Amino acid sequence: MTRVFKAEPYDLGFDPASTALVIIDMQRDFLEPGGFGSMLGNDVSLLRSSIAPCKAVLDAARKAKMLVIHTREGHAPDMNDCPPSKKARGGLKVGIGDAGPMGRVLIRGEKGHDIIPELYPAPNEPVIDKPGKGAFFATDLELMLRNRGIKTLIVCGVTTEVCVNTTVREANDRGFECLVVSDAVGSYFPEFNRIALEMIKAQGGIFGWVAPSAAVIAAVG
Ligand code: C5J
Repeated sequence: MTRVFKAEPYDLGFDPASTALVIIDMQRDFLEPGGFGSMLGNDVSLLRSSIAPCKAVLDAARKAKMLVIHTREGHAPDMNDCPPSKKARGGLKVGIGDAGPMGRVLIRGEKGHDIIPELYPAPNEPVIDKPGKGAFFATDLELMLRNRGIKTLIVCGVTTEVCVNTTVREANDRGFECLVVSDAVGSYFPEFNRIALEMIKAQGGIFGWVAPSAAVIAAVG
């Protein structure tokens, strides 16, 4: 059954059976004080406006029985999957792997690495642990999507210009059609948020489509 997202730069047809919601890195480490985002010197409160729209889209996707996938950026406790260049970047006093107020920063199994309670995955929803910014790099995401016949991705999460944009570009190159939910993504830099969304839909949707959560929920309904 084909439905339509009212989106920019033009409407996008989709079939709920071949569409997945991908929620990028809604982790304490990015959204709560004391995590990786804070350690980088950011005001993490700027990301919180994305939570309610993201939850509304998540509820709609669950109701429509669509595939929902969550991602988490982070590293194994032995940090074998963390490039030394990533660990060194920024010269942080407390950086990746170091002890912080929410446990070791950006390390799997630590409190800060987990997804915020508001958007916690249901037991049947896959969680992709990724060592990089893009969700396709060094993960099973592509295999998982292809095995389920997924063609269209609804993308929410943080941050718009880093992990959301990187993932959308990776997905686009692999032939997936991505719709980014404009109010369900967030950045520590409002200007980057705006421009990152512009970049996705520019040039006839060079990386994908953009629509607000209300339009996405109305179409998924
Ligand atoms: C960052 C992310 N910003 N999830 N990660 O380092 O966007």
